[in-house]
This record gives sequence, C-alpha cells and structure tokens, in this order.
Amino acid sequence: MKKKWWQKAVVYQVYPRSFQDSNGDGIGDLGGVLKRLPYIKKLGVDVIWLNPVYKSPDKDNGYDISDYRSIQPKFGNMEIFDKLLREAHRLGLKIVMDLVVNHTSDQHEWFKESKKSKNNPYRDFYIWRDGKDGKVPNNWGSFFGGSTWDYNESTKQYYLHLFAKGQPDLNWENPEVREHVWDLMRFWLDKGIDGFRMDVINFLSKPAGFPDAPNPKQAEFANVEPMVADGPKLNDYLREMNDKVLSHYDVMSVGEMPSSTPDDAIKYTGLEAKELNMVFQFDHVTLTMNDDPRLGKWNDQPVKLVDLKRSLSKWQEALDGKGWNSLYWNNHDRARVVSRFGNDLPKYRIKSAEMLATILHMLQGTPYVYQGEELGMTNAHFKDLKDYQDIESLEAYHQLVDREKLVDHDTMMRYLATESRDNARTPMQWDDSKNSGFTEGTPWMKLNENYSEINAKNELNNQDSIFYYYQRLIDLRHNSDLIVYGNYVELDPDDEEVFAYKRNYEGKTLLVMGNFTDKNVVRNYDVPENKQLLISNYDKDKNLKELRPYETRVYEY
Ligand code: TEU
Ligand code: CA
Repeated sequence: MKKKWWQKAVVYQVYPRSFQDSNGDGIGDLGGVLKRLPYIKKLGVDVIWLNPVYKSPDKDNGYDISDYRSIQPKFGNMEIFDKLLREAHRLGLKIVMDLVVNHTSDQHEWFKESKKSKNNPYRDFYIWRDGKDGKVPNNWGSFFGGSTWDYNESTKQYYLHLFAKGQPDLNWENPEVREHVWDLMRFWLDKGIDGFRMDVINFLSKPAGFPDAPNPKQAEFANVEPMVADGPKLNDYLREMNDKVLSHYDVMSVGEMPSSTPDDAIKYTGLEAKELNMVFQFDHVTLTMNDDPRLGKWNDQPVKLVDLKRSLSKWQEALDGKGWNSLYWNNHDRARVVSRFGNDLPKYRIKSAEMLATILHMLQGTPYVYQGEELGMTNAHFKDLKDYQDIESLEAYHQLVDREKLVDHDTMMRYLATESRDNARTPMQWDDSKNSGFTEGTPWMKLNENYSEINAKNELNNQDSIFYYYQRLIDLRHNSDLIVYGNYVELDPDDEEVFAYKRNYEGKTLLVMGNFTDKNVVRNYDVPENKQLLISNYDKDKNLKELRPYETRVYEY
C-alpha cells in the first residue's frame, strides 16, 4: 500500500457544543474551538474532526441538518468558520467535517417540498411508501424507538426514517439526490477542508422491496440495522462519490459503518476499492449490546477482556496490508473508556486511562482521541433523568419504562449511567472555576461533578499527567514506521487479565502489554536483553515479569 499522510496522522474529535463557549450562552461554539486551537496543537495531533456544525433544529444535536451550506447560528457563522479553518491550517492542523447524508432534517427545504404532494419535484428525494393493511409498510424499528415509518396525512403515505421522525432518509436511488450531495461536498472541499467523517454511510442503500426484518422480537427497536447495513448498491454509491468528488482532492475519508465486517471494510477501503480511506467499525464498542434492556436482558456485567481482544485482533489481522483501520475507544456516542474498560475510581483512574491509551495507540491504524479522553474524563454518573438530554436515551426511557413497562426505573437509570451517549457529552473540563471554564453562562448540559479534580489546567500543570502521556504516545507514532505500518501478532488470546501483542516491521519488533486488572500479575514474555522501553505508565520496573495494577509497557527490539 502506498504511504498516505492520514496513515501517520492522529485525529482529535471536537464535539463543538460541549467544547468551549465563547459568548456566554452556555453552548460551545466555533469561537470556542478557535480559542482552544493552541491546546489541541499542544497535544500533538494532526487533524481535528468537527461534529456537525451546520444549520439544524438540533433534534439529534446537529445530525438533523436543515441547510448543508450554512453554519448553525448557535455555533457562529461562515466568517468564523473560515477564520477557524485558516487559523488551524496556519498551526499545521487539518479539519475534517461530518457529512450526514443518509438523512436530512424534516426542516430541510427538500423535505418541506417533498411532503407537499406526490408529484412534487422533490417527492422522490425521500423514501415514500403506501401502508400495508392500514398499517406501516413493514416491521422495521428505528434506532430511537418506534417504527421507522411516519405517516403523512396530506399525501396518505409513509416516509422512512431510520433515526428520529425529524430525520427522514434520503433516497439514494435518485441520481439527482446524489448530484446534490457531490455538490455540497465540493462546496466544503473547495473551501479547503481536509476531508469527511461520513455518518452511517453504510446505510445508504436500502434493500429492494423493503422486506420485514426476520427478528420480530426486536421489532420497534433497531431491528432495522441488519436490513439496511451494507446494502446492494452501497459499493456503487461510494465508488461514484470517489470518482466524482474525493479523488479530485488530497483529503481523508472515514465512513461510520455500524455492523460492518472486516470483509466489508476491505471492500470499501481496500487498495482496489477506490472508495473510502477507512471505516469506523463497531465490534469492540458493542460487545455488551446483546444485553440491552430493550431486548429485556440487560445486566451490568462488564465486557470480558478476551472478547474485547478477540474483536480488536480480528480487525488488526484482517486489514493488515489490505485496508486501513481507524482506532477509537470513544466518540460522542459512547460511554467514557476509563469507565467502560478501565477503572474510574480515584486510585486507578490515571493508570487505567494511560494503559488503555497505550493499547489503542500502539495498534495499526489511525487513532482518534475524543475530547476529554486525554484528561481521563469519566462517565457522568447522573442520578436524575432530567440531567439527560440525548434523544436516544430519553426515547429509550419513555418507551421501555413509561409505555411498555418492560424495564423498571432503577434498572434503566443504571443502564443509562453505563451506556448513555450523554456520558461523552458533558462539557469539557478546562479548570476548577465555575462551570470548569466551559462557559460563563448556564451550560446547556450539566457538567460532570468531578471537574474540580479532573481538568485540563491540572493536567497541564503536572508532567506525569494523562495529557502528557497522550502527547508522548502521539509523538512516538509520528516518529516510528514500526508503530504505523508494523503487522500485528496477538499473544495469549485466552489471557483474561493481560492484553499483549507484537508488531513487526523491517526486522524490528514492538512488544505491547497492558494489565487490565487492579492486581499484580506475573507474565513470562520472552523479551531479549537488548530491548528498549519506549513508554510505560509506571516508574522503571524492578521485576520484569511482574505487571502492577493497570501497568502498561512497550518495548522495542
Ligand atoms: O450514529 C450512528 C449509529 O449507529 C447510532 O445508532 C449509534 O450506534 C448509537 O447512537 C449508539 O448508541 C450516528 C451519529 O454518530 C449519531 O450521533 C447520530 O445520532 C446518528 O448517526 C444519526 O445521525
Ligand atoms: Ca456559545
């Protein structure tokens, strides 16, 4: 594979509404991102991915776009965006935007037209179907609860929405829709942005005939995913996108692809594919999903390390030399990694955050750091339903607890505290002043109460902090072809306590190990005398064979 700039890059994800407020309205904005560019630069990353900043009624925090070519007024305006892009480029940082084109907002002009009449020129921009026996066209359940179909009184048809009612799906079969999307992509690329993260991009092609989902038990809850993921024309659409748009710019593209397999990913990102550069796969972040209260069987069991290792190893092995991985623990849809796979109690929070960072950053692929991850930010631990803002969390609560009475309040609150997307969305913790320096007004979302201890100011004042540890990991990658391109060999897949692997490249070997427990463990990896310790989260080890609680070490030889 020819070497590309994005293979050596590290990406920092900014969720603008929770990053930094600059005008006191309590909502993070582009002016705030501008102000914090030096902070991002200091971490050493190469690229910023901005979650959607387009005009939107915000039913799903910007993933419901009503105008692709203007900036959400809460976030600023095009002038500030242009300034941010210029300033980022001046600092050597690239900016990747979110591309949300599986659906629009129901407030988008296209949809407002489309719903007017069956012969409106925009009718076919969306997916309209007649009902079946006076009911919805099929048994698909949406991601945010309820049917994927909503009835439109005036034209007596249903439209499809995989997510909320306010997020109607675009009809990608219609070549006019595709041309509009290519155009809006060019609009941003011509401004000089450096690529796109593509929202649920593997859902674009729906199956012919819209058959019922085979699993009726999952009806009314996201049983639609296997029905729409990686559909029959997806490859054609992505290739057309590449031909007509992406191949004309030196930019990066990462497709968010729930339920994609490594084989799918090779199809889309492989050498011959000429489609996307990499995908966000979901295997390692959905390991507990089968225990979903929506399926009536949630328990608080943490993920087993052997399962986590198996899912990451599968992707490392399959894509080596054939495609390219994106590496992430966190994003705006996931609980905080230190709470999920580490230990967020004071004693081991720092060690476990650093261990998890090491395990991820030494893998093959492009690493993504989600805002606050570099501070070891934890889950929100909200106890009150009114502290939650996320449409997915609230809809799930209302459906399961209020309407269907499938789950009791306490169980649902424990579930949300473990899995809710809002765990990632609490405002960034900058310092120990009121609202942690995020805003001078009233924050749109409650802050995590631990901000007086966990914040950027403390991290930057302490040379042993998680922040500087991430900085070192990023720096190591920038200076090592072994870390970027080496192959992957897992050690002891059945080990329930330690994640260990090797990477090999041009005669050099990297050995990475991480203790996932709060105990001392003894392991006997065979490490030659002439090794060099690249990084560790403990002081120099006396006993080579022992790994202390959450200890991680990386050797090169
Ligand atoms: O998420 C895609 C997705 O599959 C979600 O269902 C995700 O798995 C779930 O929310 C996790 O609990 C993307 C965006 O990242 C998300 O923020 C949007 O809400 C969604 O698409 C719709 O645009
Ligand atoms: Ca603001």
